[in-house]
Amino acid sequence: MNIDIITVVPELLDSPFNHSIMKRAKDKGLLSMHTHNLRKWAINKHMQVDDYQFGGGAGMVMMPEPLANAIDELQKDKKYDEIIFMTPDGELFNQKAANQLSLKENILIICGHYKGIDDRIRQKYVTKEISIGDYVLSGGELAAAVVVDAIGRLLPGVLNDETSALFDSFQDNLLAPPVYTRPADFRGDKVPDVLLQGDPKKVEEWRHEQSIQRTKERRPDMFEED
Ligand code: 6GU
Repeated sequence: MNIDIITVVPELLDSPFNHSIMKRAKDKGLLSMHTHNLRKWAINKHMQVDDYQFGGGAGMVMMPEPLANAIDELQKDKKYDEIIFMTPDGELFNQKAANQLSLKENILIICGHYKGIDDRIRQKYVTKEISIGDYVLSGGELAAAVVVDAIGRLLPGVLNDETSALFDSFQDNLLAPPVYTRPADFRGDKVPDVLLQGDPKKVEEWRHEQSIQRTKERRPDMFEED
């Protein structure tokens, strides 16, 4: 899968993908990621990409021209399955959305800053608008990093047996069960017996019960979802 990201702060996206699982995905050639500095398509020598909003009001708006030129140029090389705009008024991101996006070949992500982007770009180019939660971030970059991480780890071959996504929280609409490692007795607190007895069927049953109990306690709303 290939992901292109348009941003005015490409530095914000350097670190998240150069470690751990995301780094492995890139090294294995399963995920390629390119950040594009929007200022490359700035309209003047002042590197301007934003302007005051018509009608007045605080906050700058990202101008349509640099964004359209950036998208047009990137589209010459690739046909994007989705052009995503990261925005707090987008559709709430969840595991189902991550699963769906992980099946795409080419994705373009636009990170907004300031008050957002000129609405004509949203109308003309954007195919999907994503929010990662009901709070406001100062830009779309960290949200984009969250989305790319959630997608990237689902790509076939990225995770091994040890890190398999099959048993993640949310993957079956349940939260994950508690986990334990050595020592079996930590300062008097003991690991549940069933995990030490070596009966895989019992372990599976116990984990499933724990998942249900946790979900009931912490996220009763998840039982009402599809
Ligand atoms: Cl995608 N962008 C911004 N700026 N804030 C957010 C968000 C996105 N999702 C939640 N808050």
